[in-house]
Formats: sequence, C-alpha cells, structure tokens
Amino acid sequence: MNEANFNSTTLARIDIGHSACPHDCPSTCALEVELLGGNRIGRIHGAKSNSYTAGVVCAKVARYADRLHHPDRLMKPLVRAGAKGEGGWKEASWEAALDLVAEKFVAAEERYDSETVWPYFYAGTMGLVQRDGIERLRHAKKYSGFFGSICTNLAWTGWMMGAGKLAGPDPREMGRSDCVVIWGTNAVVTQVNVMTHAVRARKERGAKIVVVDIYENATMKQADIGLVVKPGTDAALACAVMHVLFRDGMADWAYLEKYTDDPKGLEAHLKSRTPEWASAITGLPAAEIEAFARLVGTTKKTYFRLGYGFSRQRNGSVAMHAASCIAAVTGAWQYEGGGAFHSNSGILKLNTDLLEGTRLRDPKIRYLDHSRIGPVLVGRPDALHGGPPVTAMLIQNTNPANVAPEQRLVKQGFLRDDLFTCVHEQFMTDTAKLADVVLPATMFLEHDDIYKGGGNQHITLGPKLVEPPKGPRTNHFVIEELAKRLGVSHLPGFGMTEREHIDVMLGKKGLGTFDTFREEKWSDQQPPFEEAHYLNGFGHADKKFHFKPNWTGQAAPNRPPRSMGVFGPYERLPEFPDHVDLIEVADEAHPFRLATSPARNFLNSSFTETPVSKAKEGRPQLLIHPEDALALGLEEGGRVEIGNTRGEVVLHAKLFDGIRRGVVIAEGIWPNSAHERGEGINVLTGSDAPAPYGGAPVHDNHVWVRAA
Ligand SMILES: Nc1nc2c(c(=O)[nH]1)N[C@H]1C(S)=C(S)[C@@H](COP(=O)(O)OP(=O)(O)OC[C@H]3O[C@@H](n4cnc5c(=O)[nH]c(N)nc54)[C@H](O)[C@@H]3O)O[C@H]1N2
Ligand SMILES: Nc1nc2c(c(=O)[nH]1)N[C@H]1C(S)=C(S)[C@@H](COP(=O)(O)OP(=O)(O)OC[C@H]3O[C@@H](n4cnc5c(=O)[nH]c(N)nc54)[C@H](O)[C@@H]3O)O[C@H]1N2
Ligand code: SF4
Ligand SMILES: [Mo]
Repeated sequence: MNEANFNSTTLARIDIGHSACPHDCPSTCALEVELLGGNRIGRIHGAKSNSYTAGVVCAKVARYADRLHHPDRLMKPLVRAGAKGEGGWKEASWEAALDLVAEKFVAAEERYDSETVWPYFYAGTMGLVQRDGIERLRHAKKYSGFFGSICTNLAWTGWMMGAGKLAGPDPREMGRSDCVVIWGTNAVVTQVNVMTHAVRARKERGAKIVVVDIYENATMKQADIGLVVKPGTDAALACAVMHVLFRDGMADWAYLEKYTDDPKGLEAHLKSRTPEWASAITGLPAAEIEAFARLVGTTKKTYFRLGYGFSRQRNGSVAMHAASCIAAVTGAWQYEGGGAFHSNSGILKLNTDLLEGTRLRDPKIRYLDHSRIGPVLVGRPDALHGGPPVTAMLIQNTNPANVAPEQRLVKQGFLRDDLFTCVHEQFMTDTAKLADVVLPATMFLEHDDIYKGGGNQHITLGPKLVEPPKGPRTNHFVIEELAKRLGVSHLPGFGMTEREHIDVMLGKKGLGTFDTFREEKWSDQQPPFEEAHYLNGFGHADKKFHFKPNWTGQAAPNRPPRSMGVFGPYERLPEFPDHVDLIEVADEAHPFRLATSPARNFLNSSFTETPVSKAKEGRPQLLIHPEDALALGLEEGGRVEIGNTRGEVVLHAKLFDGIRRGVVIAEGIWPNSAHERGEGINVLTGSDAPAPYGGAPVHDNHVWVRAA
C-alpha cells in the first residue's frame, strides 16, 4: 500500500482497474485505480484518456485507500442496545437484522398505513443502481415519496426558466474560450476539472478567468479578476452588467431578436439597474461592474460556468436565471467557447423505469420534502402533507442528522421513541448514531454500478474491482432482501443482479451491455455543436431563451409533484431578472450573514473520517474580516459563538480580509461531534422551502457573532 515500497519497475506492473468516482461531485471523474492484490488498492489517478477528466482527480480521492481500508469502517450489522443515541450496540447477523427491519416496517404500516414508512436516500453514491434502487422498494410498497430537493433544486429551477433544458455548450470548450467566468462555484475545491480546462484556455490563448463569489476562495486566488459580492446579491450584479451591455451597444440585437422572448422589455426594465444601483446592493465598486461588463461584452467567446453555490440562497433561482441571461444578451451562445453552462443532466438520461419501479408508483401516495426532514420528523402538519406521522425509515447514502437544515429539529425527530430507523452506512455517522439498526455498506470499488457526470458529458462504468471485506453488503442486496421479506420480490425489477440492471439501462440507450461497456469504459454523450449551443432554438416550446420566467408554470426537471404545490413567497419572484430581498437579511439582532461553503478536503459529510483530510482541515473555523473581529474583541484562533433563532454553534475565529465586512463563512460540514456541544453548523440553517420549488438555502443565514 505504501508507495515507498515500490520502485518504478514494480509500479509499472501494478494492475490498473477502471472506474468512476461515485461521490456527489459534478466532475464524475474517470478513474484509474492501482490494484495491489489481496483486495487492496493503492493510489487513484484520473484517466488521462478521458477528455474531460484529463488525468486529474482531487487529492482526497487520490488517497482513497485511506477510506476503503479505514479501520473504522462498519463491518457488522448492529442493533441498538440502550436508549437512542447513547451508543450502545449489539452485533447481529444479517438475517436477524433484516428480519427485524422488515418486522418493524410491517408493524408501522399496520398501525397507520404504508405512508408512515419513509425511505430516505441521497447521493452519497451517484451510482444509479446503488442509489436509486430504493425507489423500487418504495413504489412497490406504496411508502411515502421522496422529493429530493437539497442540492439541485434552487439551481436547476433558475436555469430551466431561461434555457428550458438542463444542458449547454460542451464543458471542454472552456479550454477554447477567451474568457471563463466561474460564478458561484469554488471549482478548485468542488470540481477541480473545471480548472483544468479554464487554465488551459489561459495558457494557450491568454484567456481571462473571472471568479464571482462571496469570498476570496481557492478558486478566486487563481483568477485574473475576482468579484466579491455580498451573499444573495448576484442578480443585481447580472442586471447591472446587462444594463451596461445595452447602454453601450454591446448587446447582440440580431441574436436577441432571433433567439429571445422579450429583449426590448428586458432593456427597458434594466434602464434603472445601473452599476451604481448594483454597487449599493452587491458591495462591488461600480467601476468593477463596468469593467466586468466591458470584458464580457467585448469578448464574444465568454463561457459562463455557473455553479450551485450562489443558488443556495432564498433568491437563488432568481440569481441563477439572471446570470444565465447575460450570455443571451451578448449572443455568446453562438460561438465555440461561448455561452452559459450549469449542468448536463438533461443529455445523460438513462431509462431507469425497471430499476426504480416507476410503473409500480401509485400517484395518490404523498411526497415528503428531503430538505424538510426536521419539520417532517417532529410532525409539523404542513410538512406531513396531510398524511400520518413518519414512524419507520430506511436511510441509504446520506447523513441527514449532519447535513440537513435545522439540525435541532432533525435530531429531536430521530430521538422519538415511536420512530424506527435503519441506517445503511459505511461509517458510524451522526445519523447512524441515532438509528435502531445499522447495516454495513460496501464502497464503490466493491460493487458494480454506472455513473453520469452532470458537469461533463460522460456515462462511465464502475465495475466491482475488489472483494468487500466480510460484513458490508451492497445497497442492492439490502433492497432485494427487504423486498423478499416484505412480499414484493415477485414484482418487475426485483430479482435481478446489478449487472442485469446495467444491461437493461445500456441496452435501452443503444450502448451495448455491461461487458461491452467494460471495454469502452465510458461513453461521450456530447450533442452536436448546434444543439449544445441552442442554435436550433432553446428548450421551451417557443424555442426562445426566456428573460421572463414562468416561475410557477415551468416544468422543471425537479419541480415538486403537483400534490405538494408551489413553495415560499413565489408571488415576489420578479417578472424580469432583478434583485429581490428574498434572503434572510441581516438585522439588528443578527448583524452578520453566514455562508457554509465547502471544505476542500471533505465532500459534504464524507472524508470527515479520513486522517489526512481531518488533519488538513484542522478544526471548525469561522472566517471573519479582521475589522469585524476587532470590533467584537475576537482574536485569531479564539472561540467564537454564532447563533440565530434556530440555535448556536461554537467555532474558532480565522481572521481573513478576503471577505466583506458583515459576512462570515464556516467552511465544511464537520461531524456534529467536532463542535462543542455536539451540534453541527446546520443548527443554524433554515428548513423553510424557498420559492418556487424548494431546496436548501444553506448559504443564506443571518446570525449574531460574539467571542465565546
Ligand atoms: N471538496 C468538496 N467538493 C465538493 C463538495 C464538498 O463539500 N467539498 N460538495 C459536492 C456537492 S454535493 C456539490 S452540490 C458541489 C457544489 O459545488 P459548488 O457549485 O462549488 O457549490 P457550493 O459548494 O455550494 O458553493 C460554491 C461557492 O459559492 C459561494 N457562494 C455562497 N453564496 C453565494 C452567493 O450568494 N453568491 C456567490 N457568487 N457565491 C456564493 C460559496 O462561498 C462557495 O465558494 O460540490 C461537490 N464537491
Ligand atoms: N451547511 C451545509 N449543509 C449542506 C451543504 C452545504 O454546503 N452546507 N450542502 C448540501 C448538499 S449540496 C448536499 S448534496 C448534501 C449532501 O449530504 P449527504 O447526502 O449526507 O452526502 P455525503 O456526505 O456525500 O454522503 C452521505 C453518506 O453516504 C454514505 N455512502 C456513500 N456511498 C454509499 C453506498 O454505496 N451505500 C451506502 N449505504 N452509503 C453510502 C457515506 O458514507 C456518507 O456518510 O448536504 C447538504 N447540506
Ligand atoms: S473531483 Fe469530484 S469526481 Fe473527481 S475525484 Fe474528486 S470528488 Fe471525485
Ligand atoms: Mo450537492
């Protein structure tokens, strides 16, 4: 395992296995895994021959051996002994543990009805079979539906309003741009491959890299121009940029007339959205806004790479839509290396009907909101949508007691005596600690799956490369075994292996079989230039880019089921791109705005268990402007408490002048136990559903700050 044990000749003989990174990251890197024999792995490398990965992976995945061979991995099914959350466990056989789960689910259903059971999952693995197979069990058993909103909703909703389709110019074209605008994504940290292509453009063509964020993060440090806006004000910046473009004759009118819905209306609306107006809102000097507008107005090949981060505000869908409009005003979409891009999910569809049991779905069954697990578990009627309380859960690939908003409610819910929770996990996470039954799960190299990359254009295979240790079993196994015990294993989609499911999905897309795809490793699904650049029209019925969104009528890919309605103060969503104060504005009691931006060495709650990642991140810190720190009597490294009506959390101050006054940032979702009092950063985030289709505004919090 230790690289030092190998000289270069031995290294050359190490077997290499091909896979895909399973983590919840837009890059979905194609991987080359050193197989050392005896089910051990060495370093993981990015596949050089994959045109998007281009040989690069992030450091935390390169050292995956630390996670796969971690001594703390769960190895045995555990059944709670003692009170909930106290930490007492008894080992059990798989048979006994699964029997117990099935028995509890049946009992819950008998007491209420099937909707009392809520299977809950997310993207801890992005593999379709292991991630989404739980849906098959749900639909077969008529358990409560899952409206998976936490990550993409605010962003996708905003994007869909403009372009009408979740796709855009080939991300590899960033390497052929003259200007790459990296907006609200900390790409160096969260999707390193964006940088590979952007930096290539700078090296080869002298392209400018612009970063728009709320602090001078690792990505901004690599940029030519950094724009530090106040959180939740990106739409104001976008409006002022477009104001300048119209004002100074940099709008492409031929393009606007042909491809957009109401350019004259937009121009008139923007007349008063001057750089000075935006300066007061964003905190940016008007001259910086003018310069940015001039740059994108005179550089036709500008590629706007729009991330998730700036959408995690209550007005985040408005911000995403506004930023995506700029490329339509300049007409950048027409050029190679130009246009706007958020996600390619719309081009990477695989038919998962059989896998997810789509045909078994009963439309009368209620849905519950993923992000609102706190209100759901404490039994708030508006969160339960008229159905019974949730009294039984199966949780796979997610750690809600740590990552979900309004953590105090989430924990209070999990501690209910009348709730039975089974958590299938790789580690004893904050959520597993609150469970009744914990089942040990395999890791990606130990099972077969197939992956799609939202930030690129590949479908990539991740075949099983090593045997799992004795103990952990796959998600697929758990779903199949529960189906047998719950009397639904005869239904379509059950009784198949992982490979058979992959064969069906690949076959329906004309991509061969598991075996043939294994040779090919991945498939490049990039549509032709005209289609990707919308030269034949945008995704709406009228083929136009929409400056005027239909906020509540749009069929977004993750719009809530009709039975859930539309959320938030949607009547305040603007007719044209605009700044709306739909954020948790700072007030006298809460003078600071808090964002919970990602940590480089963690991935959500994953990798918080590996020693190198932990050591590199140190401890939970709060980035605060030195002048704010001075005013509050805070010193570097000092204990600092932050709070709002939802709770309080203690961190350590890190004085940092790459941030605006009045803004504080806590990087990373540390395990709850890493904080004093055992309560994590999500104690402070809100579980209200933002307009119009929900999501988790985790970077949109007002707080007070004081020395602790
Ligand atoms: N290392 C690492 N990689 C990750 C993750 C991780 O936790 N750590 N998480 C993974 C997941 S699940 C996802 S969805 C992706 C998300 O990846 P990104 O798209 O990068 O989104 P975020 O990580 O939420 O935040 C990105 C940036 O947005 C900034 N931001 C917050 N509010 C605003 C705002 O109002 N305006 C602007 N302009 N910027 C703002 C944050 O400060 C942060 O620097 O990354 C994935 N990759
Ligand atoms: N404050 C704050 N909160 C946030 C965010 C933020 O930026 N700030 N980001 C939000 C976002 S964008 C997201 S996507 C969520 C993500 O939050 P989570 O959904 O919790 O995501 P992860 O930490 O990636 O993965 C969760 C768990 O999946 C497990 N896992 C991985 N593979 C498998 C498998 O094959 N089988 C099983 N059974 N388990 C597996 C891992 O061990 C890990 O504990 O967090 C959200 N919460
Ligand atoms: S950059 Fe993202 S997809 Fe690539 S290896 Fe790292 S976590 Fe995985
Ligand atoms: Mo996410």
